[in-house]
Amino acid sequence: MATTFASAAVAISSFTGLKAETPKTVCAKQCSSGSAGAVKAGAIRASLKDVGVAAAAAAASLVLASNALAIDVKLGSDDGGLVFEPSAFTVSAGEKITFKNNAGFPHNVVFDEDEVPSGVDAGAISMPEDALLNGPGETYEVTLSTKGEYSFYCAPHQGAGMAGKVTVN
Ligand SMILES: [Cu+2]
Repeated sequence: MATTFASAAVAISSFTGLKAETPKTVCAKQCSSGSAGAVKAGAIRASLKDVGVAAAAAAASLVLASNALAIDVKLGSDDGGLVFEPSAFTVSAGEKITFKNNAGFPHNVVFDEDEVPSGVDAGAISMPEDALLNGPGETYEVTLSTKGEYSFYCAPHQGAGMAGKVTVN
């Protein structure tokens, strides 16, 4: 947890331009995933307005650190294709990448040890080759802190070309 916060904090500085909008969006997302799912976006906006500036700023930085810098990658396209979607993308160092079972599973996510930045342990950021995401919506999350290019693949579908590339800036 401490590591995630520290690396995310580094990335925040380049995203301060978004601070006016980000808290609402992310709060709506967070709230709707919990038991407060019935809360309307309008209500959230209104309550945010009522909170003091300092409190809102604190909430914003909390949200940014834990959630705002994130990308979702589908495992399997909506039409059942054995692909990562997107298959090539760019993230900031410390941004959370969530791979999520969509179609055609089981899948997994293995980083190619020959195609990660030097000094990065591919095994430490990969799922084990024989570990699989079997159920709908199952996820694998990884945060990359070293800048550079990484290649990854799905072990069960490597032969079918299920592979991707991520650039960490
Ligand atoms: Cu796969």
